[in-house]
Amino acid sequence: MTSPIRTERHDDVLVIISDNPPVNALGAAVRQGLDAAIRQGVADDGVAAMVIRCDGRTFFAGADITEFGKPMQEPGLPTVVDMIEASAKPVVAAIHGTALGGGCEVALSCHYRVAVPSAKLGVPEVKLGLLPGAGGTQRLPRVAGLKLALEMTATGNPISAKRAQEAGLVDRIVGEDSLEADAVAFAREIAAVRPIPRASERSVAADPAVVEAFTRENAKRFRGFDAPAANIACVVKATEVPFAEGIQFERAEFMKLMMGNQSAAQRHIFFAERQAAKIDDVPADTQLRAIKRVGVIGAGTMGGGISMNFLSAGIPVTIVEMQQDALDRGTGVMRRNYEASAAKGRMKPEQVEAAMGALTPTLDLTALADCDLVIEAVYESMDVKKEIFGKLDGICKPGAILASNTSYLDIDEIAASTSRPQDVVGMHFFSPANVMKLLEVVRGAKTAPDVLATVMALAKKIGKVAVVAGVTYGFIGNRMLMPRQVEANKLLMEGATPEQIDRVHVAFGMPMGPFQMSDLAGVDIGWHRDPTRIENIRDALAAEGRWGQKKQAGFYDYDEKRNPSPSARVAEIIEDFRKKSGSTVREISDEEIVERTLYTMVNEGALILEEGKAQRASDVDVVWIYGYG
Ligand code: T1G
Repeated sequence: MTSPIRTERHDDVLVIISDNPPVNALGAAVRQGLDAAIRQGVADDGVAAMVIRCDGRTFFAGADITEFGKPMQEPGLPTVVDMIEASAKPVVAAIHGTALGGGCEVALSCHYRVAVPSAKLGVPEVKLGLLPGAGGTQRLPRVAGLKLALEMTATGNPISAKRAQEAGLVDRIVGEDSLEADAVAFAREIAAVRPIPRASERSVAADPAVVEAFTRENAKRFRGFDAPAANIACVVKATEVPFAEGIQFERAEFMKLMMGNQSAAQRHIFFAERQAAKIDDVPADTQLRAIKRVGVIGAGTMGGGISMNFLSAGIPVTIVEMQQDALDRGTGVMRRNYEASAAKGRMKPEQVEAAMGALTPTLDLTALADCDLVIEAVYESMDVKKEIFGKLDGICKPGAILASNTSYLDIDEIAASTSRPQDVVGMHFFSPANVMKLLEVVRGAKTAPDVLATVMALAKKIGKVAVVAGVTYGFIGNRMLMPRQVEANKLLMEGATPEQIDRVHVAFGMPMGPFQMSDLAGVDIGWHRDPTRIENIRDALAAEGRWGQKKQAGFYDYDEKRNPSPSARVAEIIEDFRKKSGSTVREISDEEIVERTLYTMVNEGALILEEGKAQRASDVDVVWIYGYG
């Protein structure tokens, strides 16, 4: 097998090139090739300096994650990066795309780094439950400083080439289209400069105040994860001990994480998320329909949030409401959301205007005639949806995709209200739709393959993680929530409290428990709205106006900052129901709560898989990570 690494002489500069699609992962063949090429350059008297670059879309994007858990083939990446750094001739990293993880560590072991303006550098290992295990935690603080090294390693977020240059991580920004030529010229400039700069020979001062502030600011975000703290500990070690000792510490911490179940789970999700994008019986090269304009029906919380996803991706939206005041309220909320993002520096004011400028509000359903995709996001009533789809059938152009944002209802029944069931699909966004990453794409019996493929590709374009679901009440996520809610309500009757059940869920790793979730979403969601009809605890709360956070009272009482506290009134209501039903109240263990609620969800997930309503088990995991945190 030919090596993915080749070399080219540019007079006295040796260019070492990796061609290992799709992302130049640093697999064994690449490491072996790099090792041989550097030795070749060092041994060749005609070579004064070397450049390392990559073909394809990106500089090395990290170690080859598919190799993890298998016997490692020599040379390991730590050996390769140390050999690059020890080279007696200067080595320049020529960066484009995303130099991530081991890729960033290769760049750090080079003596100089040049990058095109669009390049990004990062060490996202923490997102895989790991840490940079090839010297990154020791070299990065020495080159870029303590604070930036803490941020990059513990959050895993990449930085731009410009920011990297400002921090000293990149020496020069070169031409977007002349990376190799500029890198060779740069190599020639520094070929004779001595001493050759080596990160491991630099030092970085300790600063406990910076570390303490960073740790405190991110405590909530890192809750439950081992890797962030390990990354911080390694970076701090770089300020306390010599490089070689720091490397030993990094190696030990890396192995602990690698052998742990958190990293195994996070690596599983990395691949599961990418697998979810594949539809087993639809060819990957299926011709997609062009989506140039999107129509959204309904300007409520969901319709507005859904519209923002497309506007933010530069896709114009026509949004339809029945009443002018509802339309104005909806577009007003969208503008305020954008302006809040701009206020936090997440987008520029001109981007706000561009997004809102691409929005066409209207009361006229026929304005959707030229839309390539129409998403209905109105009241969760089958009759209302069937009426709307019947109208859309007469308004929309042939080939337009007609989607419903329904959370539960039967897409086949909705499709049957049109003459084009092959163009009908479900697009179930999660609230808030402009924030939550999960999109359940519901495949009807007659949904055309190219409609599915188009919607899956569009999901990626608007930054969503899409999972295909079959037609079943509640699809994947919400269907698994229903039996959990039944058991949670039974547990209340048998002696558990809302706060105990929620606490057990949070301890398990959920961001919140079933009753906190109910208060957030609204206790009145799905309520029959008849305050005289009180058949269960939820009815009793709703009848008293305890509709959740939005009313400062639900299963919990809330102060003006929405901080929850157990409610004596709710305890009374629960007590009343226990007495009326004659249930015997008993002490209920946390373990019983886990078994009866969380294991119930696992069972429902297995049924969904068995019925073919999810393509694969990992898709169910993706739903729970991206839909419910
Ligand atoms: N190893 C193996 N395969 C990888 C890979 C990797 N590092 N990164 C991506 N792929 C595959 C991916 O599965 C998909 O495969 C295809 O490439 C395209 O990816 C020692 C230990 C680079 C930003 O965490 O963030 O270095 O589905 O769909 O959206 O310290 O991939 O086509 O068959 O994501 O354009 C650290 C992970 C590793 C970076 C491109 N590096 N990758 O995004 O394409 S650990 C990472 C990404 C490490 C060292 C430590 C993204 C991307 P398929 P994609 P994309």
